[in-house]
Amino acid sequence: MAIERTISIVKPDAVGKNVIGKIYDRFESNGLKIVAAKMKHLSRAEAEGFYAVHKERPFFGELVEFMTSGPVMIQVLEGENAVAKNREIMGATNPANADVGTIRKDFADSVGENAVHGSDSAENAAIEIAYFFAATEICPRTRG
Ligand code: IDP
Repeated sequence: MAIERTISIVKPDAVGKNVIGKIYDRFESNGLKIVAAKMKHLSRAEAEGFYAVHKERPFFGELVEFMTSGPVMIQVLEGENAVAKNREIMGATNPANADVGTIRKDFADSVGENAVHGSDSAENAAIEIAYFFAATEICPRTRG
């Protein structure tokens, strides 16, 4: 299986609950490695640009408000099948529909404030990684 990279964002609700470490543990326990990370308080323009694909959706304004309501923790995850694996670990968009043991089931409160973002395809992962990280900020593992 191919080694892939994907973007993960711990959203402002989960940062506010002080569960960054607990969420990181889910990645590491499932074989995903953090190869870049930064904390950032997104500007409105950054949030709008990141979610531009959703700009016609009725919840776009609410989504931008939420994503700029506090700092986020953004990381590049690397591992076998990383895009799909991260989506599996995250759980369904609406935590009410998320499987037991997923991040959203355990840490999210609503379909809007749902703890984490994860790229939904390898193509979008490449775009989203480039949106937040310069190539020099990514640190391939040299010790396993
Ligand atoms: P995903 O994050 O599971 O990929 P998307 O459908 O791509 O889900 O939606 C992007 C984000 O937009 C969601 O994670 C959530 O924060 C927000 N969102 C999606 N649907 C709704 C909604 O019905 N009301 C409010 N926010 C929503």
